[in-house]
Amino acid sequence: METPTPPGRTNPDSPRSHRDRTRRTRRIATDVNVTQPRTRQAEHYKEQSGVSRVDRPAAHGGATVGGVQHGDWIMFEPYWLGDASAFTARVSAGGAGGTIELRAGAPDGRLLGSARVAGGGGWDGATFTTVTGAISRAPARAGKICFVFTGGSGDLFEIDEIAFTTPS
Ligand SMILES: [Ca+2]
Repeated sequence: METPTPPGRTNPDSPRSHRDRTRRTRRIATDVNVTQPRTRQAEHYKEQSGVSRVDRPAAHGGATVGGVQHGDWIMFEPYWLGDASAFTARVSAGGAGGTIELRAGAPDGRLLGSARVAGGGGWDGATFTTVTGAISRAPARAGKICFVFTGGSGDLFEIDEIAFTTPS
């Protein structure tokens, strides 16, 4: 024999509470379902400006992002930085060197961190080093992230791979 819900008490199966539960579940699932390896090949960008893919047998994935000059950039999307505290870039610094800036949303978006690349390594295509930049003020939501390259004149460096440091 069924017991009717007493007046004044909230029925957990009412349409309203069901809808709230559904909305909450969907929002959490959206964040979790963003697929993003912690390590990313630089040449697997979604969009770019000014750079080119360079075949390098010694590079991870067999290629780098080269032809990098001041103001060039690569973009990845979607990307959720979450609790990442730093990024690292595997670079070949045969040129002038410069800086890798991580920016949110657009090439001129909010600066989240930067890493300095020393120059003068020689363009042998086989010598790589890793540079690190701390991340702060990362966006709470997934979106575009851009790596913007700055420096002097001429080719600056090549980028092989990018990775993010997270606590977990
Ligand atoms: Ca690579």
